Amino acid sequence: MNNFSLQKPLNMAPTGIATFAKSDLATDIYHLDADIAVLGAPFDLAIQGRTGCRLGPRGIRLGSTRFSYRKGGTYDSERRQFYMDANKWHVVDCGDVDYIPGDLMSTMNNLREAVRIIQQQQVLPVVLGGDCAVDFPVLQGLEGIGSFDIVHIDSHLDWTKPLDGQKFFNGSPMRNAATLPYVGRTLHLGIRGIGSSGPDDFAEAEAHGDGIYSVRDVRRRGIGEILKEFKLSPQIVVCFDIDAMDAVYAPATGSPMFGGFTYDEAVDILEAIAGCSKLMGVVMTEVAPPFDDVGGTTGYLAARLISDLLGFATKAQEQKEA
Ligand SMILES: [Mn+2]
Repeated sequence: MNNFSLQKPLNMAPTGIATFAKSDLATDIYHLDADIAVLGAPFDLAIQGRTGCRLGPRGIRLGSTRFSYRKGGTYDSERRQFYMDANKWHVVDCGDVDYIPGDLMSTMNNLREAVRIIQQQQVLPVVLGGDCAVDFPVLQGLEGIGSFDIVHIDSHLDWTKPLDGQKFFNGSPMRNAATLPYVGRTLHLGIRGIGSSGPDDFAEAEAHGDGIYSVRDVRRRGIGEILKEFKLSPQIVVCFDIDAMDAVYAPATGSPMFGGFTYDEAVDILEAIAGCSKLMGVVMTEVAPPFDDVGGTTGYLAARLISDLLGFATKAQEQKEA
């Protein structure tokens, strides 16, 4: 949609409706003309601590309007490549999934079905959370892609046992994911600090075949060596909790954690995994704009990391097809 102008609209960053990276707004999720579809999941109904990430999609979209996908692509001078050429890759923003106040399961069902509708059109879903609990319905909605591994980038293992019978809160999505027959193993990166998962949770995840690496592990060994050790399946889904990043980079989240990844380290991880396996879905969680700095740094960072990942994944696809 163009802004009103008596001349050719320039569509500068602060203008227009704040879709992700100023992409086209898709008003009919059942009939997408796209390769990649962004979808907001503005829920924090299942969070244990401080809330605010229901505003995550707003914060990420606002940050994302600083860039856009142009015809011809965007030039990366470090890699000497053009990325995300709008002639080759059509990104749309489908808006948000509705939530029902106080009704976690109906809300999660809305999200699961929205992702299923996108995936069935062979469009790559990119979901903006929301708290980590949104990972599980997204993974359910991706059933149609067949088997895949998860790359879970987070400071927490998210393998906590049910709390008073509630299985679907934000501490447990990876434990729940392991029960899905089409989910293979999970590569956890960035796990650190004093978290909610105990030794038996770690043991269960390892028994399931998961690989668990802290930030220091990745720093010491390098992501390349880790990917040689933990061989990812041909298809992957990336579940990125922004608290994997150092609290200095990502203060606006429910549980900010020190000792996290720097931006460059995260980019190296995203580039490496996108080179190994085909990206089939992305979820970015736990961005809580009410706690952000005045510059909206955390929302901007989340937008940038998503865009970097999409750039690496589409480049890998272009090189495979060339
Ligand atoms: Mn986390």
